[in-house]
Amino acid sequence: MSNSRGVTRRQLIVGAAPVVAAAPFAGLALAGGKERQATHLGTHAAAAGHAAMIGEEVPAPGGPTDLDELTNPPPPLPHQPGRVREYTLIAQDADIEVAKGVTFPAWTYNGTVPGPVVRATEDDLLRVDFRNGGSHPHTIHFHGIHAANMDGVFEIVNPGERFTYEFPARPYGMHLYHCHATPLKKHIHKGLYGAFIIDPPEPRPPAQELVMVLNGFDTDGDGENNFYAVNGPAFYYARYPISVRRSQTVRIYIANLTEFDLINSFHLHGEFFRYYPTGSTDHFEYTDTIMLCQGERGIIEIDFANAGRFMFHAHQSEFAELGWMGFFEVED
Ligand SMILES: [Cu+2]
Repeated sequence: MSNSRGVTRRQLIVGAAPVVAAAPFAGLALAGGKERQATHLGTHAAAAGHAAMIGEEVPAPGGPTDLDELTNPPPPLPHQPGRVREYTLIAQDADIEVAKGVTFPAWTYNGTVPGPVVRATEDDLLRVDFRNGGSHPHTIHFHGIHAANMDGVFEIVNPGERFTYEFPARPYGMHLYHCHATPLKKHIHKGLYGAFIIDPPEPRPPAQELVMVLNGFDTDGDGENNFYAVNGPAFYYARYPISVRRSQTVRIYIANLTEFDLINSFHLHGEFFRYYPTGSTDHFEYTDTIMLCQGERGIIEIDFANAGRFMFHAHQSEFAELGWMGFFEVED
């Protein structure tokens, strides 16, 4: 890679290695060129230290409630075949802050990356009014079972146009939606994706429910991610740990939408969990680490035996050091 294009991701990680929280500053400095990057890393590496991984010191963007809508899904509704569930998704270009001071020119559904959580119960009729308010042709491709003309592949929606997707929600499980316009790699990486939950006819047992969409951002345009995250901003749940209760099951609807990298993962400290791949059967694995390729998703159920602060992160250490890590605060 030439000097004119700045440092490679590899160099960035090597530079950030002594201090996890230095990574965002490395990203910040990319815009300013190689020399400034070295200055930033040196300064912050010396000043921050490992204590910077927790609390106010973490250089994550946003406030404590900014991700509430993406993290906490709407409640499930009882089984009622034929009920209509309506959503409006609007494609919009938007600059979003993916790490403290680092802006990414995203393509979004409704202004956020990931887009809003779409939820239905099996046998609901899902009706999604899609409007393209962006600068490029887009679609919505829903994973699941539906008619060919509802697949979001051939019915390209140009800027200023709209399209209504309508199909019965099935099968139950954790699914996803994303743009399927070409080049697909670009339309996904730019941020057009989200979680799509279909609840089973027999309700799942009560739990504290969370959504985690794993993603990444290439902020210097070299085809490699500079930041990794859950639901958008790097290091967010390190700065704002997720409060859960020891007495209640924690259920996480998780999907991997990371572009460029072949796999992503989720690892939990101090506890094991049940993992239901795709969430569409009763089959589960009991583990503390799962691996996900792009489009792979499932449901995690955790019963914490101990109170306290527990880390969760990608077990690609590199991803964790570039933003994909956080904490559960388990309270009695
Ligand atoms: Cu698109």
